[in-house]
Amino acid sequence: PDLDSFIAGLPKAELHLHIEGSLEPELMFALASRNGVAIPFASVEEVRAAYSFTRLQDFLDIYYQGANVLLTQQDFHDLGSAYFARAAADGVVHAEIMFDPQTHTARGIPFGTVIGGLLAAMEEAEVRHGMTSRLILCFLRHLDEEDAFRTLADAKPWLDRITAVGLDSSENGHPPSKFARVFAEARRLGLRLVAHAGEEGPPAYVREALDLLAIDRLDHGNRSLEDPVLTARLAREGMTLTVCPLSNLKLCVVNDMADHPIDRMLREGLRATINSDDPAYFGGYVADNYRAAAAARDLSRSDLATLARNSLLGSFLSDAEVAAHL
Ligand code: ES4
Ligand code: ZN
Repeated sequence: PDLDSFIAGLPKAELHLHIEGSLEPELMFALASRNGVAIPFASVEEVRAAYSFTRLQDFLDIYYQGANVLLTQQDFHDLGSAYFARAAADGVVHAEIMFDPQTHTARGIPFGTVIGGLLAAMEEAEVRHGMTSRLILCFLRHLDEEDAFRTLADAKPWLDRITAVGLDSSENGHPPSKFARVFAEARRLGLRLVAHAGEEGPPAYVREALDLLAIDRLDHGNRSLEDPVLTARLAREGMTLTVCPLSNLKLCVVNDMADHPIDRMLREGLRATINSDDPAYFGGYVADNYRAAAAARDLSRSDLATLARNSLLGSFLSDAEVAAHL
């Protein structure tokens, strides 16, 4: 088959996807109109033109603004449905989706409205697309520890439907150590742990995520490569890295896709995976990310199969569930 069909045909898991980052401008306009929410854009084209970033914070400012159109359980359901349909077309058989409850509870949207809509979309995806999914509750690291603890308390009635907690938003100045106690409590509650680290932050933040948070999976992790000892440790420990090539390009984590370290990660023995992060903002879904990385770094079909296999191995599915996909 041609390369596009080969990529779409690889059974794969998506492990790094912010559901609020899958809000396409068309749906943003539809929800703004349905909910009577004003947005500072006149057209879909104007929205897309605003998606030009030089660093993580540029993106976050516009991403949190976009989320203001999400008000009702149906809105979160529609957001999830659109993502799952798009992911299914890319050969995603399992998705572990992150959501940012604090973005919504801070606007007075109840936690149950957010998670209720997402869970409805997840059940529907299993029926419509045969796709399984899990939820990762992310804490916004620019907010304080107390706010994170309050969010974990909000989640208590839903803990059996949440697989993991994560840590996202502005990395520099908000090291993993700030959330060591919240993560310890989440682990005590039986949740798995992931954290964004080494996207803009230094290798020391990756070490903190390992040593102080005891993460099960590392989101991004790019800057780990600056430290050979850390790189060797991640390889030795079989840590999964959820790498997001188009995100890295749009947020200037790499200056050119030709400089992307995805193949170097594989060569160093890291369990790297390819993911879309915030596909509506960064210009592509998961297959677009595989294609962009493959073209820029001349990845072989064997490399692409390894990346897809890594995504299933790095998922929070049981060994039996993973085996059924491989
Ligand atoms: C994010 Cl790319 C990225 N980094 C940190 N936090 C985020 N939230 C949504 N996308
Ligand atoms: Zn992310």
